Amino acid sequence: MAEELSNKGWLSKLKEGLKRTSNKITEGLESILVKKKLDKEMLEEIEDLLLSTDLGVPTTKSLIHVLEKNRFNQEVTSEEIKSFLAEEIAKSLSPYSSSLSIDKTFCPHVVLVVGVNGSGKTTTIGKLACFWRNQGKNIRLVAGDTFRAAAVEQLKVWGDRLNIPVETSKNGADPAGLAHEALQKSINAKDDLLMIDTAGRLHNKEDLMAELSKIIRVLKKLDPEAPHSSILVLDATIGQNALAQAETFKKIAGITGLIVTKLDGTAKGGVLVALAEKFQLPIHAIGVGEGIEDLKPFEPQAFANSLVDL
Ligand SMILES: Nc1nc2c(ncn2[C@@H]2O[C@H](COP(=O)(O)OP(=O)(O)O)[C@@H](O)[C@H]2O)c(=O)[nH]1
Ligand SMILES: [Mg+2]
Repeated sequence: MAEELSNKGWLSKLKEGLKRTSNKITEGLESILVKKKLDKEMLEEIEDLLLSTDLGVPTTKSLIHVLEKNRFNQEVTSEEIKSFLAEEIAKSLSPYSSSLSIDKTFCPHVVLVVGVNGSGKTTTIGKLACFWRNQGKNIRLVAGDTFRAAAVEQLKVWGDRLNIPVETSKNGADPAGLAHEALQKSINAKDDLLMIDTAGRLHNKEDLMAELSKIIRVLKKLDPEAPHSSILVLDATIGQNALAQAETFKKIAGITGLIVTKLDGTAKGGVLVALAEKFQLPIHAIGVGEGIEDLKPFEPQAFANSLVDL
């Protein structure tokens, strides 16, 4: 999806989206680097600054360690520190850049989308559907968050806008039954892609776990390999809490990849780096706004540069 998701000006939009985090780093570094030679105190201040963007302890420690090894007692400018950080962060993220592509051997490729309420699942499904629709794919959506009428409506709006069928059921109906029916329809219609929206009531983990595993079980009755992708959508504004959510959903749904949203609304953009390193899962795309064009490819170097405003 990397090049395909790109659209004109996406780099500047990415930079703009990450402004809150990058401004924090820029302003922080400028105030730290008034003295020129990199000393212990400055290293500690840079460490605190990086932690405040939610890069997390392991990533921050290793960045500080490499910085100390290479530049200690040398004169440095904030631009040099930024280049150094961007380079190191891009290096550590490079294994996790992986576009989400539709596998033609599956008919349809089934994508289960999970995450807590409000993380951006439905919006992200709309954005992905738009993108693939423009590639000429036959898509079907499933409004699997059957308990929230507004959630069903929201998906229908996307479907109508994009002229894509949306499978729905009565309020409160069993989402697994709906998913099963939708997959059967999708197989019959020879769709390329079936995207299943789900509920994210994390306050009752047992119920959610039972619901998601039932959806997965009934899909497998029709296609033993389904779902072919299980994408966890995480809201970057919650910072380090995203790590705990990822841990929970990994257990519940066997996640195959991540999409991190709302990077435009937070100074905690570093959490993406912490997530990638901790879970070693591909990051398929990032959300930098509410609009349909605001799902961007995840490219480590571009991301790292934008994070430190280079
Ligand atoms: N700023 C911003 N808002 C987003 C992004 N992704 C989703 N949203 C907003 O977050 C809110 C919740 O999104 P929704 O898709 O309904 O979440 P869901 O409950 O997981 O399905 C909506 O108001 C979206 O417009 C993003 O990347 N940036
Ligand atoms: Mg939703």
